[in-house]
Order: sequence, then C-alpha cells, then structure tokens
Amino acid sequence: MKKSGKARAHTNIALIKYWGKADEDLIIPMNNSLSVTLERFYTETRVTFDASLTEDQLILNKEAVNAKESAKIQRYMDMIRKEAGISTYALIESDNFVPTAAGLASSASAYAALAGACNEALDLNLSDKDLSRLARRGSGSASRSIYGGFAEWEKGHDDKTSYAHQIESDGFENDLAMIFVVINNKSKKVSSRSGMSLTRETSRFYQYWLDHVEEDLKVTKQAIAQKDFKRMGEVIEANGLRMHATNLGAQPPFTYLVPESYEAMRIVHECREAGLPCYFTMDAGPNVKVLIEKKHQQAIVNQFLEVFNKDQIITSDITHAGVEIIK
Ligand code: 2P0
Repeated sequence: MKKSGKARAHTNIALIKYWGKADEDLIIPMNNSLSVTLERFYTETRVTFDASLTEDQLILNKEAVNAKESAKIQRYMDMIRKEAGISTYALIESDNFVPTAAGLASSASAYAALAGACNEALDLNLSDKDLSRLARRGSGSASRSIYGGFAEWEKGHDDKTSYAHQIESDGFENDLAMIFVVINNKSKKVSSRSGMSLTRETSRFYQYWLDHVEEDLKVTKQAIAQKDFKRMGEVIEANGLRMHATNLGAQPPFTYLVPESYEAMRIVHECREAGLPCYFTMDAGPNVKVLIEKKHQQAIVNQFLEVFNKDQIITSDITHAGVEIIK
C-alpha cells in the first residue's frame, strides 16, 4: 500500500511576535501573534506512506537530513500516525526554495507543507483551522503559514483552541513588500526554541513583553483595516524590539543581533528621515526584515545597497497563497 500527497507552503514573518510557550509539548504560545506570508520563500514536500518501509525516511533538498532534525520530524510523524490511527511509515521528500546561503529556511513553511502533504496523502480532509492546529504541533509559526496575506495565531488554551486564521485586509498587502537584509552570523546560534524558553523562564523583562502584546495587536489590526502603513509600522517595529529586549533580561542574557543588524536599523531610520517610510523587524537571528510600501521599493533598496552587497538584499512580495496541494 502506498499513499502519497504533495503540498507547498510559504514562509511567514511575524509583525507581532510569538515568543514563549505556555505548553512546550503541544506548542501553545503565551501570546497571540500576527504575520505576513511571503511570496519568495517556500517549501514543497511530498509524503508517501508506504507499507514496505520499516522507518520514516527523510530527504531534504535531495540529501539525507541530520540526526537532530530527523528525530524532530519522526516525533512529528508519530503524532500524525496517532491522530490518523495508522502505523505506516513514510518517505518525506522536501525542498526549500530560498535564495542560496541566505539562511532563511524556515520551520514555518516546512511544517505547514508537511502537514498539508499528510492531510492530502491520508485523505484527512482537514479544515484550514484544523490544518493550522496540525502544523502548529511541528512548529508554532507554521500555524500561520496555512494562510496567505495577514494571519493571526490565536493562542487559545489547549490543542483545540490554539490555531491561526486569516485577517481581512481588503488587499492592503498588495501595496506592501519586505526587504531582507541578510547578515552572516558567525556567533554561536541559539535556536528560537531554546531562546524563547530561557527567556520566558528567566527574563526580568518577560512580563513587560506580555503586558504590551494585546495593545500592539489591537493597533496593528486597526491599522490593517484602515490601511495605515505608518501606524502599523511604528507598532510592529516597537514590538520586535521589545521581543529582543526580553532576551537581554534572560539569565544568562543573550542577543541575536550583531553590529550589522544595527547598521541596517540605522539605514531604516535614515530612509524615514528622507521621506521613505519603512519599518524593521528581526527574528531569532541577525537578519533584518524591512516592511515597505512597494511604491518606494527601489529607492529604499538603493539606500541599503550603499552599505550592503547586492546578494545581501532580497525583496519579496506578500503572497495570497496559503498551503496548496501540488499534483
Ligand atoms: C515568530 N519566531 O513569531 C517568532 C518571532 C522567531 C521570533 O516563531 O519552538 O520555529 O518550533 O514553535 O515557530 C520561531 O520559532 O518555534 C518563531 P517552535 P518557531 O515568528
């Protein structure tokens, strides 16, 4: 018996961040988060459940995957088998479509595509909401990659109530794009999973972070409804910085940001002073992502090219595509 399904999912970037879990096993977050889904970066995954296999087989970008990632994916497949009531192992073939060496591969697109492919292969017929819950079990941010445009992950309080949904935006995202400033990180990497866990448990700034998220979300959603780029930008930039500030209060303190990250932030400020509105956000790494209006894209890119190399600056539109089945 063989049953196969293939899906594509795009990565997303949080404008209001997810940082810390209330339940580490089920991946229930401490706060709601809100993202945009990107056209340029995506994962395509085929899953083939095959009764002749004696274990799961994983091929990532045409190569076998490392043991740590493999163990994580096998645990995920065990969960899927349990949910679907089957015991068959699977061949998982996954390709990441991100510009080479950019370090932008994401667990969000990976687990959203894997969940979509399993849904197809096993005829689970899940609603978007249930697919979001399933993707969430692999990686929290994957819950948002089920949708194009803007998505909000409702934290909920258990497996049933924690999932993402799309936010009505009347096409506001068509006017927007994101510039990625790709910065090489030579320092030792703290995974987002361990970074957010240490911060939630030890940071003296963590409660301050939680106290402000609801208001940030409210303002961001109002700004989306009103297509108010400046208001949205100001609040998402502050939210990203506040998330990074929590890491400085952890025991031991840590940061993902490097001097070039601050250089990119400085350029964003210079652009604004020159009448080119744009706002930055950063995730669990040194890269800086800049939310822009498409009408100013070339002028802002030019500002970055005065300091950074051409291959460090990548732009992406926001996609309307959610998880898609590929035949
Ligand atoms: C986010 N990040 O909202 C936040 C902001 C990074 C910084 O979600 O442990 O890979 O698998 O649930 O989703 C990255 O963390 O973490 C992330 P897990 P995930 O996009």
